Amino acid sequence: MSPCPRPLPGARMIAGRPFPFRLEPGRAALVIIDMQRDFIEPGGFGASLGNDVSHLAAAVGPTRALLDAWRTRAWPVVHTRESHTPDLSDCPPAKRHRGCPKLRIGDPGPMGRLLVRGEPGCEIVPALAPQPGEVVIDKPGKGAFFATPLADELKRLGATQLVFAGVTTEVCVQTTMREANDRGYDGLLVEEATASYFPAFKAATIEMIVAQGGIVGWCAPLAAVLEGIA
Ligand code: TIU
Repeated sequence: MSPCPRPLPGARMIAGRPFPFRLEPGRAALVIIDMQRDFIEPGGFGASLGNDVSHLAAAVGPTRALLDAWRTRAWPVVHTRESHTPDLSDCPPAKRHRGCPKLRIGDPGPMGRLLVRGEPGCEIVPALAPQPGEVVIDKPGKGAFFATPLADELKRLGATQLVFAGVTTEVCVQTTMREANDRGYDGLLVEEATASYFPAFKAATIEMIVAQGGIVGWCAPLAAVLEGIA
């Protein structure tokens, strides 16, 4: 029986679940989901929903390690921001009025209007700030393919594999990974580089991704990714 996955000249094998991930240098974009102050810092959108935002800080350092590794190799990097236009015309009322938050999307908070483009809270945290040449996708939904040019940008970059980091694991990260899976991308989630307000949901998401022979994709620890590409 042939090994699974088959070796490919030049590819880097990453020890992941449910199988080794065969990373093709230059074709694997690092996709960092929504590492914004609005989710990670007190006083933002995440906190307005009643969440303990301290759970997310742990993902910043590991995501920075991935970002450094990708930048060193000049491999493609994509950052996303969950965000809305100032007139909120791209924010469905169903999203804005869901639940009983302390503040709603567009309301003024300590970091400016929640989830509104151009406001301080909407920006990516300084440690992960995009550099010139990196793609930044503003997305009105949880998934990064919905109502955005992400697919066109990935085509332009020649990316057929996506390595995921970001927050939150079971909301925007998982939604985007599932969207990517249906569009034919191989997706790998880096475990320490993602976080949830609910640690149990993060753990469950990882299991959902790798179950059934990788029904959504692959997961791997940061060390396995860094070793595999070294
Ligand atoms: N609430 C929550 O867990 N997440 C979001 O609203 N957006 C993202 O996951 N980025």
